[in-house]
Amino acid sequence: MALELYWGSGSPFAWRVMLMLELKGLAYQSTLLEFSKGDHKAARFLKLNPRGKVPVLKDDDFVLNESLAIMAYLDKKYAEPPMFGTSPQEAGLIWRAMMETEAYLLNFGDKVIRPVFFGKGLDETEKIQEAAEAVRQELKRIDRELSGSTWLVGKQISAADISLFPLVQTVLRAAGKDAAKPLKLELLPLADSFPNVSTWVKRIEALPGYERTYPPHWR
Ligand SMILES: N[C@@H](CCC(=O)N[C@@H](CS)C(=O)NCC(=O)O)C(=O)O
Repeated sequence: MALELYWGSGSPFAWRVMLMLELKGLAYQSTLLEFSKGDHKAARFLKLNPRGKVPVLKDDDFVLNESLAIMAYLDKKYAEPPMFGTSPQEAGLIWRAMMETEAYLLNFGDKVIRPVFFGKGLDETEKIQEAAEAVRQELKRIDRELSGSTWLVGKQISAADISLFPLVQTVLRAAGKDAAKPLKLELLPLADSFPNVSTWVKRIEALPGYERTYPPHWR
């Protein structure tokens, strides 16, 4: 039975899993849920994930939600290429990078992305700008880490890169929206303020299979 991925266009969490599947060269059945139609709250999907959130991976009768958990599952089941490091030190550094992404960039980024994409709280300019400043600090730190190195940890792409990349892309997409212009988020152009992050983004965009992971409604 094929792997089956339930995902939504533009979900950074689903994007992580799609990148993982592509990098491991795994074929999978794709089930795109339409948020606007409430597919993710339909009884059939709630049976797979009672939280009604994507991504969900189904592998025969094994069902798993939470993007990082799915990435770990796929890496354990399909070992090549290794995405969670090849030494205890690399594994530790990869997990640290992933947890920092969850704790900081995701947290601050969400406070910028949501008002811009959905309009709610868009008038709370000060709050959004504070969050944007925190995002800039995180990107600066990541930019320093990427100076002189191709990937975040070790010599090959890892779960650290894959879990961060879709969030960076989502923040940048929000920053480029008309609704974001009056907010002066100072995140774009990326290459000016965060040149190493910009090169790293381009490197991931050039990976084989990347195009298949790109959110269809962003085209
Ligand atoms: N921590 C979860 C987050 C999943 C998540 O928030 N997914 C969003 C899409 S970006 C979703 O399905 N939201 C629908 C909803 O909450 O109603 C993960 O890493 O998989």
